[in-house]
Amino acid sequence: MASHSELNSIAVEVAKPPEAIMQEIAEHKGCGTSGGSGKASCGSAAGQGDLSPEIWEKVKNHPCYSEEAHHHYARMHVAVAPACNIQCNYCNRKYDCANESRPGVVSEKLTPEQAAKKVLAVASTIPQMTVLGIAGPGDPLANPEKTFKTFELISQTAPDIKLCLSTNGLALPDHVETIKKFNVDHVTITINMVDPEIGQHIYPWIFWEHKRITGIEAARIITERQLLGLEMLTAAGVLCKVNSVMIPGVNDKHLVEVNRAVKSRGAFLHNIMPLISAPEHGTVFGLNGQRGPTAQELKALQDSCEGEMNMMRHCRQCRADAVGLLGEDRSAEFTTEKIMEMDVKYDSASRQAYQIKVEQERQEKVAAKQEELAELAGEHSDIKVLVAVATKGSGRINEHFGHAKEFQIYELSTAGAKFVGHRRVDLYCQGGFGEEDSLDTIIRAINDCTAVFVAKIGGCPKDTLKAAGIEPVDSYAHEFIEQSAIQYFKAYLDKVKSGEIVHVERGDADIRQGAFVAA
Ligand code: CLF
Ligand code: SF4
Repeated sequence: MASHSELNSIAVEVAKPPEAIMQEIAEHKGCGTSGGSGKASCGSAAGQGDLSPEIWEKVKNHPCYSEEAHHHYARMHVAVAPACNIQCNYCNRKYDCANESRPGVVSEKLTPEQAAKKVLAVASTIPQMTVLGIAGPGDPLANPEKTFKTFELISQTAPDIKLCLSTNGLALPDHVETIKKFNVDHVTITINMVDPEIGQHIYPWIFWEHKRITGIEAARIITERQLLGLEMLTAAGVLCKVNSVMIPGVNDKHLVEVNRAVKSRGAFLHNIMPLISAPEHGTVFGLNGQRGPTAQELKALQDSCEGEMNMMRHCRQCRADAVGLLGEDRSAEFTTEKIMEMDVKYDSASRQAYQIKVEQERQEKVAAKQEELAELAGEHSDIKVLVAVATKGSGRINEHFGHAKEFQIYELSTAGAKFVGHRRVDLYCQGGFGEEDSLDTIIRAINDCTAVFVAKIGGCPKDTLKAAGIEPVDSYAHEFIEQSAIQYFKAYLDKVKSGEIVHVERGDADIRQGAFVAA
């Protein structure tokens, strides 16, 4: 690793003294730790008053850096970076970059010019699209010309869009200046280990200084480059997120050490993601039977790191060409063929007007939650329950049970309602008919939940859910999620106290490898 004197000699335009930035980050109290208590949380419910104005400005409408923002704002990726400079055992080059995406081929690779046109088309159609990310399908910094050309074009034509980048970090130290030059304010580095002994089981080779390097030496170089890149970026005032893939038996226990290492170097947010591994992906891990973590294992690790720093729990492991809110995929609406036919008019004033309305609704939601939380003040109970929520965005319970492709999971306690993850499920409603097999898998996926909040639900699934001990709740249809959840929890506690119901600790959800991606 380069020494600090080498680091200091690298000419980086520093927006603020690094100590000031580190102090701001250190003062930020950790996401999700406070539930609805109104304290700071970025992966959870970041509040304007919790962060310095400079950091707030960067995260307030970034759906990955703020859990609260992800209900309201969308991101898009453009697949301009096909090549990669390393091999990860969880990646097959036919598939998206697992740093930022789930397996599945990108529909089409784009030139920077095509990408720029696509961004304008999406921005005109989806005014709440605020972030452009480049996340593959290879490594953006193994394709620097295409990556930075794309950023240059976007910053000229749509300067209100935030620029974001995800990298394996090998080439990162060479590009920090350029990242600053193009005002890329958010960078994600995938760091799976800080110990080359462990790294050799994740990275079979890297391509470095015109040579292929294997084994422990490859792992040593990549960890040094990743940590150096992280230090340089934070010193330059770029907000950094670290992604780590949790691989049971390989790096799961070690990720606590990774968490400490990246926190001490100024990372703003840590996103521990489950390994996605199945033989059909053709990856080394998929073929050798390496399993991914269960939802419970993932949550336990995230919980154990939470005291250390902000943890992201709402990642959807997006494709490298994803478009839309996290959890929805609108990429099929924006194929190159369709974009070429579109009459694109980029109107930043109407985008801004739309986003002002989004902000108003968001503030209403925060106020409603605070009001509800006040009702919980003075309650003392160790009871915690999970609830599953069907939503299609805006922080409201606005999805029918049968149309839900995922359920958001909230943990309710006297501290409030805390987002702890999501569960992907098969659609129950298949062309007007309820699919019984899907219902079974949905119930298994949310079996640790006491209730499921939906906008609407039919009689048949309602009865089956009740029989499984999960209460279907449609009385909060179209209301704000957190406000409703806190209200529900208060009523639940009252019923327990009065003896009307007995609180039962629910068992684990049956999240089987490959069936559901994240907790
Ligand atoms: Fe894309 Fe990544 Fe930027 Fe977000 S995704 S480059 S930081 S704009 Fe977000 Fe997707 Fe998770 Fe990535 S949910 S995979 S964390
Ligand atoms: Fe695949 Fe991304 Fe790893 Fe490269 S860095 S091997 S594209 S997962």
